[in-house]
Amino acid sequence: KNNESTVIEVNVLGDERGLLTVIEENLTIPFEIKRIFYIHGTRKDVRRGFHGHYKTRQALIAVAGSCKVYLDNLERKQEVILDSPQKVLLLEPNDWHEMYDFSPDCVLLVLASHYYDPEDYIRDYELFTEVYSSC
Ligand code: T46
Repeated sequence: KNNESTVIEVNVLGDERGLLTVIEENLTIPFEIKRIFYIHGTRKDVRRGFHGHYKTRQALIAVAGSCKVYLDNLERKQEVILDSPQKVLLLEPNDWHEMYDFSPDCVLLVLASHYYDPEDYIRDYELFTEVYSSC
């Protein structure tokens, strides 16, 4: 298991017209992208997430604004600040995660390896520790 979360710094391409950032499945990020969603208009005092997954891998990018992500894979507990469209945070299924401190303009883009399935969520922390402490 990794002790550090994986934050990839992607290249920003730019010219006099402005900036362009590319993410390619299986190249920039290590999975096929089945689903894309984005979290925006989040109130300042909101903390969301509070789960791990069984299968889903995800990549989180604050394409505008900033937010923080608390991560816990039972071996490390860590806070990651997403404050640049260049930073891509890779979340493994065994990363319990919570997102908070959203700036008013934050747009958190999420690329996911699986279609939405409520059964893929582990929302109970005790169960999360049981599922992943044996790995
Ligand atoms: C995650 C973090 C980073 C759907 O119907 N389809 C979807 O694809 C998603 C992502 C959500 N929903 C529904 C389920 C809930 O009724 O949208 C509502 C809000 O979802 P949730 O409460 O799960 O949101 P977060 O911010 O706690 O978690 C989301 C993702 O669900 C989750 O996979 O890892 O963002």
